[in-house]
Amino acid sequence: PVSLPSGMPAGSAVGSSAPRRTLDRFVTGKGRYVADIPLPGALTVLLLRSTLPHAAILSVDATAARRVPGVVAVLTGADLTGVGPQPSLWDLPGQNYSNLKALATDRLLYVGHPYAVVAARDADAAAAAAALVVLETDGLPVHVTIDQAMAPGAARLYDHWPDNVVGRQHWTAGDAGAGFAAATHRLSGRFTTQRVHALSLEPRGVAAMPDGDGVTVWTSTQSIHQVRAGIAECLDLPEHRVRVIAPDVGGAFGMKGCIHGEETLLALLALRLQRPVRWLETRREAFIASPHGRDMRVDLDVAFDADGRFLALKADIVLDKGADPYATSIGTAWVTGAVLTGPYHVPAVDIHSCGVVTNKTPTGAYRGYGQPEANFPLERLLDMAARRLGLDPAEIRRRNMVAPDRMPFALHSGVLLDSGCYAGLLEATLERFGYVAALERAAAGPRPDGRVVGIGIASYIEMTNFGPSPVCKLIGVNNGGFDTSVVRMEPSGHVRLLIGQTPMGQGVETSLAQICADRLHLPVEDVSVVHGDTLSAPYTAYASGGSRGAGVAGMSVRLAADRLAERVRRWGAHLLRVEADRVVLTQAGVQVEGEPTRRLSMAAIARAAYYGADVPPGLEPGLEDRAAYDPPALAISYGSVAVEVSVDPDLGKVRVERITFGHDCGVQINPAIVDGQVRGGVAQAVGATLFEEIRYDGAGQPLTLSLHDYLPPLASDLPAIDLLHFETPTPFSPLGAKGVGETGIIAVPAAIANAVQHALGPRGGAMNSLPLTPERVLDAMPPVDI
Ligand code: MCN
Ligand code: SMO
Repeated sequence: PVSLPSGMPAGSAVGSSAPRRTLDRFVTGKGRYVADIPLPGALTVLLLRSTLPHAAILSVDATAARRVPGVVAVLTGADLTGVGPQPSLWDLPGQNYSNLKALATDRLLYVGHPYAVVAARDADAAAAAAALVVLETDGLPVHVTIDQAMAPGAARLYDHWPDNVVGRQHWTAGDAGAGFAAATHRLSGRFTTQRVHALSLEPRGVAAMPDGDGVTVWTSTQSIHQVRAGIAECLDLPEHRVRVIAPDVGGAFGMKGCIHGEETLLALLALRLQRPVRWLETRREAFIASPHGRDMRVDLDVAFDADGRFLALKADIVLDKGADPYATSIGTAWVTGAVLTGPYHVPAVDIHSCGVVTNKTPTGAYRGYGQPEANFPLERLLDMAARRLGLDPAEIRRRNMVAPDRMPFALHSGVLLDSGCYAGLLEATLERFGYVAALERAAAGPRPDGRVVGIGIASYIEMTNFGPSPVCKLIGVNNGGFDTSVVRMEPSGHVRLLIGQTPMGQGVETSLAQICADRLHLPVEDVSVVHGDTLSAPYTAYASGGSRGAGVAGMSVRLAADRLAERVRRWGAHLLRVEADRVVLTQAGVQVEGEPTRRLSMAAIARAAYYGADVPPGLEPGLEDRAAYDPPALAISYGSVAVEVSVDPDLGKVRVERITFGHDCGVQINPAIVDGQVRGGVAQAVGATLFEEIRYDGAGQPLTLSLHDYLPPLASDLPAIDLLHFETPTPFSPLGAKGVGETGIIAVPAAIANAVQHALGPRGGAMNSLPLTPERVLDAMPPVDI
């Protein structure tokens, strides 16, 4: 089942593990983040955030605060007249908008909701002023849970909405009613994936400086163009007067994918005060101020025939959106519903998705974007079904997987399964894991140390190469799905590749340089990559996100480089005085085909192209090309995971002993980066399966405000991860690359939960809520027979 890309010259950069360009700088502490931008005289900005989960603002009095020495400005919601609401990226039919501005004006909707901002000479003055801002409020009913918010007659968070529902989506396919009527087996369950925090090493941060008649903003973002468009819209400025720069970004994971209120506020302050300003989110602040991830509940109801084949599936998906639909609306719940059937053929579905507002920090994009939330319920339910039917968990999956000869295979949502060998990779993963022997060992009972062993598997699909503008429309995203790149060969023969993508740690600049170098027959060192500044970066309608850097931006790089290669060839032919079709690019130069001695280096051609007087007919001086690429379809990566866990029966503590991870992301541009992406994703997934959870008390107060309460995985919590790669190119692009940025995080929670369930045995309570904390596991332990 492994098909290798064709037409790739030996020794090419694509497919080789070129060293990550940023690695040296990052690991030696030489990264340059928003905090490091030299801005002499920059004012320190501090946001005042609500400590109440829901209250009407009666007044905000900043008179005393403004008099504190060193304080330059204190703005409250009332000072934002003329400033527009924060824009929404998602725009589904019938959705409700909060129209919230960057500061609260009439209501505080969650603990963390900003209602005033101080700009001062230093942090002490800012803190002194913050303490003197007087806020008068009147408490309002608090909804902590989606059930409270959805209860009939529940108080509304927004007076202009009919209820607390952000928006809905409904899909049907086939005849679900008939499927259930014909079912031999019917299983159902309620599954929840908890609220998590992206926990980027670098929290968010924004700096801004007046710049002529406009403003320059430095921000830790995945999406410089989106941020620029958003600031321009909110401040009613023409876009060209706003410049947005992403310096090094210390992790983003979706959380930095959309515009945030602080970006608008800092631009506003710089313009109003005509002074540079800087806000750096503290770690504590990040836990309430930066959008959380996940927080989804899925009620699943599935009909199987006597052989364990799917007949129909019904689902009711509810996303806890927190207090503000903000940029992403019900996007994650949309994706959960759109890919809920995973790699399987389900003939009939009836799926409802919705998002509900509660008085908590908004939820938004987090690596996986609705896909772990979809995978967990289905893969847990498949294990339950396997047990009911007396089938091996691998067998029930095998029977239902979409076969390669049925692809491209359209899901109920219109998403196309493009290519791959789902069952073949499952088999290969199990083989590598030693599945049969592992099951036998587990069946032999607890280990000598008393720990109980369990084996679990899960399979997944990953929606990647986000784009096709029609899919963006379908899914409710306003923007197109294309990406643009510019390739410029300089007079020295060195290439500067300008990309619209914003690297955030995933190494996309390295892989894109590899693609560019190959098309121009250059060593990869001869390509420098320019990114992260709206002044120079080509426009990308969307962003870095949706695992599209390799597949979508990569194709725009390839197309632009091909155009430049043709230009270089024609220049070379002219200078060599031969017909253009006799000249080929090779080894950092051009030569007459079959005559290696008649050649010119890139440098010689480039010098002539920029400085020479002898311009070939039909060409113009200089060597530069651009290309935009809008993919014809999504690309679906996929894979299977097998894990072995052991459970301490006294403490309920789960240890993941080992993981075998088989995946297919099509043609790998840079195998070492792909490896790192999968491993990093797995690490995050282990955290979100066993430890991590943003919690609130019954009154709506957050309980997780530091790394004492919020537990990311430590290196010692992670097992050896054995990776297995298939390479099935997507048929929808000549590059053949599918995305891998979110691969690692999708199926690991279900695989671990299945393994823990296996360890606890049929009498154990259901492992259907994440995370699998010791408390949950102990509660689920089978009763002790005395
Ligand atoms: N790659 C490759 N060959 C492929 C696919 C990918 O060599 N067939 C490489 C790419 O060139 C890139 C990396 O693997 O260097 C991920 O590529 P891709 O899957 O295209 O994803 P993006 O570049 O669009 O990155 C975004 C993705 C997302 S959506 C999140 S969320 C996420 C992730 O990447 N956030 C990350 N990985 C992250 N990794 C780090 N370190 N930090 C984040 O914030
Ligand atoms: S959550 Mo990733 O930025 O699509």
